[in-house]
Amino acid sequence: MADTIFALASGAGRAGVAVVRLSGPQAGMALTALAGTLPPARTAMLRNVAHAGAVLDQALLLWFPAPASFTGEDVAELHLHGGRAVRAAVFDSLMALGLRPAEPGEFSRRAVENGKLDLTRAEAIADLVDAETEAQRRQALRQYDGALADLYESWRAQLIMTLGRAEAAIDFSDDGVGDAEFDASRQAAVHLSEEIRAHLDDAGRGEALREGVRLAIIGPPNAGKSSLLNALARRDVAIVSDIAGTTRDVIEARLDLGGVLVIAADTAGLRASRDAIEAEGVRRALARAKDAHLTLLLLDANAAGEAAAIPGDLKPDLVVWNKTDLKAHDGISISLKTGAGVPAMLKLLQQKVQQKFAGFDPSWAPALTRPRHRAALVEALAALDHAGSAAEPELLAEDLRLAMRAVGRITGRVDVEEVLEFIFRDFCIGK
Ligand SMILES: Nc1nc2c(ncn2[C@@H]2O[C@H](COP(=O)(O)OP(=O)(O)OP(=O)(O)O)[C@@H](O)[C@H]2O)c(=O)[nH]1
Ligand SMILES: [Mg+2]
Repeated sequence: MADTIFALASGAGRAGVAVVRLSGPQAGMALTALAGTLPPARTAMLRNVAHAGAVLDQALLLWFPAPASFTGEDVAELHLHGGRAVRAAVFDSLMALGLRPAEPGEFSRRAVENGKLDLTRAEAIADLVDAETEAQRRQALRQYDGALADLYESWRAQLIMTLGRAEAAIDFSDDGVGDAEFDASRQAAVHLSEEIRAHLDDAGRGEALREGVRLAIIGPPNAGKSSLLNALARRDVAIVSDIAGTTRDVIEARLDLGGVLVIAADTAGLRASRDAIEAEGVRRALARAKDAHLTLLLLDANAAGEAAAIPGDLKPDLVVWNKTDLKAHDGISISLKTGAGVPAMLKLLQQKVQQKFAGFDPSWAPALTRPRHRAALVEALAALDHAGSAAEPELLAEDLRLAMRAVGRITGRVDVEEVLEFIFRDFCIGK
């Protein structure tokens, strides 16, 4: 890792300021070459940036000597004027000085490798950058603050202690002390497995908040499903027509519902069709409903008989009657034509989303946010369940080691190289 990298840390395109970050052993040399001098550590300094006799820009410079920097290496920042030509000229100079452009996520990766960040915090940086809604931002910030790292590290610490007791049981297997330690460590394994199970059994709350709550809009043809999606998205996403069977593909729109990212899907109207394309649309609609966190069944108040044709195993979270401008109906009733009842329905939908997914209450336990964490915890749980009924202290110790390894992988305490590639390939450049 002896090479020095650079990247644009701010957004691409024209802007007031562009931040270029350098990291590695040559960062100080490069900054001195461009600006004539190194600023005092962590103090901003205004300087001309020049290379090969030409002034490129006037910039604010920052210098973070190792190890007190984001990556743990020597880091420099140039706050340039955010124009394309300025950036291009500075990038060319940096390459001429022997630095190379960073790979996606390479700064965070170096921070992890130098012990500046654990993996859950590095993932939280990516989530913060990608956060579109308030709930995503809060959850990511909480994770960046170490809420998940603390939880998983505390489990690992408990496992280490329990393993210690299991090993004592092996050492003192000939007397009563051994039996007592064996029982105690088995009990501790059962206790911890209960805690992990409760954490896993959260209906995917944290993952749904991070990736978006999936809402499926289903119903008979012509009920107004596409009209509803357009009303939710406040733009013309889906084709609306009075021809039954207009929508065939699943059409998605991303919405911010009370601070939660919701991915709403409009689907083909449910009916038995001889048209092969429409039948495929219906199959996709049903699959989407099954895969959704929430389903909204939209029915036409003016054709109430159609409700009977909806498959009975579809258990909608919300049943909404549309076209009540034509005919009134009991229950949640709206008219997408006049807009009547739509705000109240939206409020109900928002409440449903909040109830199920929005972990806004800071006293709540932090929620699992990624399938990667889930997979590791499922593995740890299997080992602990096995440990709870171990017949020999040696077998118990082996299960505890497996569980420790699985939990340690989440924060990057073990097998870090194995997971680095996988995690950082989704990062954008400059992080
Ligand atoms: N009168 C009245 N017409 C409506 C209302 N909402 C939608 N429509 C009309 O009903 C027709 C069907 O609307 P769509 O939104 O295309 O219905 P859909 O459920 O997506 O239909 P498919 O894609 O065919 O399954 C269109 O002509 C809409 O303008 C409403 O509240 N009142
Ligand atoms: Mg439609």
